[in-house]
Amino acid sequence: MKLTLYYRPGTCALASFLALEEAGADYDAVDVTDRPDLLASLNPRGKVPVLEVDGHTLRENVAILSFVARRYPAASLLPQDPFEEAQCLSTAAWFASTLHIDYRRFLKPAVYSPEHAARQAISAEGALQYSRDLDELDRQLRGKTWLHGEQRSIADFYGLVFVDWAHRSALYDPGWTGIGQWAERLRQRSAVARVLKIMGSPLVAGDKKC
Ligand SMILES: N[C@@H](CCC(=O)N[C@@H](CS)C(=O)NCC(=O)O)C(=O)O
Repeated sequence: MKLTLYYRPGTCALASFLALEEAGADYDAVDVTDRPDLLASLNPRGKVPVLEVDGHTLRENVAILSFVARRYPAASLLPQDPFEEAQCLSTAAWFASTLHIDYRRFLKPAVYSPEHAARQAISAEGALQYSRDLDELDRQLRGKTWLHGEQRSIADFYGLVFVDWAHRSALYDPGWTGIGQWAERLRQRSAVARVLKIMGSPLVAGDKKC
């Protein structure tokens, strides 16, 4: 099976990248930062990540993560128990539908309004909601090693995207000790460290990207 991940550093493609690397998959990774035509040919929405599977394209992190977990069962990227698995997918859906969108409102308010004053309000509200989202994530992580099940899962990889973005945009709260310890646990994993390096995501303050 030929797998190619198309990504841009600093983006939510980090989640899919981490899953492929942790799965031990044999894949190519292509940075499409300066290749908008290539990206447009793979995804008319112009968004990363895209996973090409034997010439067929798969879009959306939730789908890519689920595919990688099922394609590489030995890597145990989803909990075994069906209810825990559903909880894991529930968290992934929450990330895609809520955290990503709140951050987008914060970072790209122009998408939502042509009015300068309205944009400021949209951005401020996005930042507020994003902080609340991460408060919730922090509460979920307190006293736990991983988000779901006994091992790291696709939810943990996806969650790291939002911690990275919080660092990049100075929205990170050092009081999030649940998040801090969990992120450090992830960072200690060699596969995670490799991908964070390629993605330029040291999990410290830096350029805003989304
Ligand atoms: N729900 C999608 C979101 C994809 C997405 O918004 N990707 C961003 C990067 S984080 C992107 O490529 N944006 C390009 C743009 O909006 O121009 C997923 O999770 O795969």
